[in-house]
Amino acid sequence: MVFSPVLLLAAFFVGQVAAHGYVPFIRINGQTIPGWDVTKDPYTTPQPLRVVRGTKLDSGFIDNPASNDITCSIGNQKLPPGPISATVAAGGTVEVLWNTWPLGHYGPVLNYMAKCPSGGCSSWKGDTGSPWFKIQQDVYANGEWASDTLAKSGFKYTVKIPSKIAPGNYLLRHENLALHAASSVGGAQFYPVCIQLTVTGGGSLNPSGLSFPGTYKATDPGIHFNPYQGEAANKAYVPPGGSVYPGLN
Ligand SMILES: [Cu+2]
Repeated sequence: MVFSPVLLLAAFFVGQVAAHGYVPFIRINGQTIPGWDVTKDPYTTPQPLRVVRGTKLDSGFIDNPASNDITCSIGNQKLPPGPISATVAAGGTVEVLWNTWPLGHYGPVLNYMAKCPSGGCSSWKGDTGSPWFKIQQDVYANGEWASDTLAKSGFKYTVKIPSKIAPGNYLLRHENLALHAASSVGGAQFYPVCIQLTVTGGGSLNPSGLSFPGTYKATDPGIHFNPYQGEAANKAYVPPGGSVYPGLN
């Protein structure tokens, strides 16, 4: 059977948009809070105030870890429309509710935080300096990549906010890293989402040290990786961004 290149290309782009997920809701203490709905929020006037940073008008991926989009997704240069954040207690949880996630977009789920400067999160892009620290990661367990576990869990992922960090305003950078095409350099797909949080309680820890962009390199072993080598290789996979910051809990 002969396929028209034009039709194939069209199908490719439709698949790209349809297949990827975004985060229209989060949940804290049983309360559901609107995130950023790429199908509605950009088209609503006035633009709604959301705790999840707005992204470009689709749910596409970032393929260049040196891009400024790597901080908080495509369109990070456009700051969110309002100074709102969700309140969560240190030691509490934020449930990230993706609308969907495709099985077979193999990869880890990585979670970072950064404390916003005294002016708050809404006027801060988080793309300079080294304000980020890793708080939680899930990689490969029970024969399954964390991305597939997320997809099979109703597209829900639960982030625990560290109990010992100082109270204040933070960005939570939650990320799916899809490796299904990552056996080629530049083939990894990054899907970060930034959530504006006000953390209450906690301790006196003020971790930092990572940069977005900066920490990830296209040639990192956790970014240039073939996920089809089998169980042993997948179990040995080391995600980018290093270990979880010590002593957070
Ligand atoms: Cu995809």
